[in-house]
Amino acid sequence: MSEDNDLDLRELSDEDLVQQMHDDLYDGLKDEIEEGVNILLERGWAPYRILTDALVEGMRIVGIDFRDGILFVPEVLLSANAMKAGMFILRPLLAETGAPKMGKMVIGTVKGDIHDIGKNLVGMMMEGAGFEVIDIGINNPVEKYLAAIEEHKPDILGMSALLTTTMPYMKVVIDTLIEKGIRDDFVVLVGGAPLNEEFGKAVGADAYCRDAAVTVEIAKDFMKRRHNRLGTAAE
Ligand code: B1M
Repeated sequence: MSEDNDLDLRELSDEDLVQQMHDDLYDGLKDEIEEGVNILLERGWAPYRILTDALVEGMRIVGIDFRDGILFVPEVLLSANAMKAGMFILRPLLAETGAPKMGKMVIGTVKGDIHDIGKNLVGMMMEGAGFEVIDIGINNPVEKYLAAIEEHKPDILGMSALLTTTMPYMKVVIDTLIEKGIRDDFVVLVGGAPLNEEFGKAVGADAYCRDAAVTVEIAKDFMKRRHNRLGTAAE
């Protein structure tokens, strides 16, 4: 039952429920988002569809009003918490594909940046595609990336940035990898709303990833090429 006790989410059609979830995300109503996700799962919705249609789309609407000064940080934080609660339910279901292990990815948001929803989503989708994901969190200075690379020896390094002021830090990380002679030991993928293809090239990443689904496709493609190359070298 919804918090105001007037609205029973179960009585809504799929379309109305998704619409209501956009509103509930906007209002930062965590319990209602959890309930909505569970109802859609019971109705046979695929986890990925719930993620994209109900949660990501709801967050897109929040983003517009945040930009336009209609919503402020405390409100958006509540929305983010509600979104995370929904993602928490979906995470094991997305990872449940039984796909063979594809490779290992270290991922983190760059220094100065605390946005983590997109990064978490990428991590979830990569896990679902069979990658082992080591998430080093938010606000990462280059030293944190280096330590994680040293410890986990990933096939892929992923970096996320949501602010125009923090995205240049990706170049700091990549330049440091070059200086240390380890840049080509793994693939570097970058993503985040303000980035684009051109920026990815300019900072020296292997690819810019528009969203989580694209990240999975690009990562798989790189792993395939890598295996082919190693296979050829071994012959
Ligand atoms: Co922030 N914020 N925020 N915020 N926030 C944006 C990014 C902003 C665009 C809002 C706006 O003005 N419209 C704006 C940036 C403007 C700019 O830089 N030009 C902004 C601002 C200004 C700020 C503050 C400065 C506000 C302030 O304090 N005055 C502040 C900065 C804090 C900091 O980081 N130092 C701030 C704070 C916050 C909150 C804490 C309130 C909260 C974050 C909570 C959290 O993440 N735990 C927040 C939120 C939620 C947003 C918006 C509304 C939503 C971001 C989000 O989660 N989107 C955002 C508006 C927007 O983006 N339209 C905004 C949903 C998510 C699924 O999408 O993150 O784009 P996204 O991820 C996608 C792709 O980009 C890609 O795949 C993901 C999934 O498909 N991707 C990757 C992302 N990372 C990847 C990494 C990869 C690959 C793909 O690696 C391989």
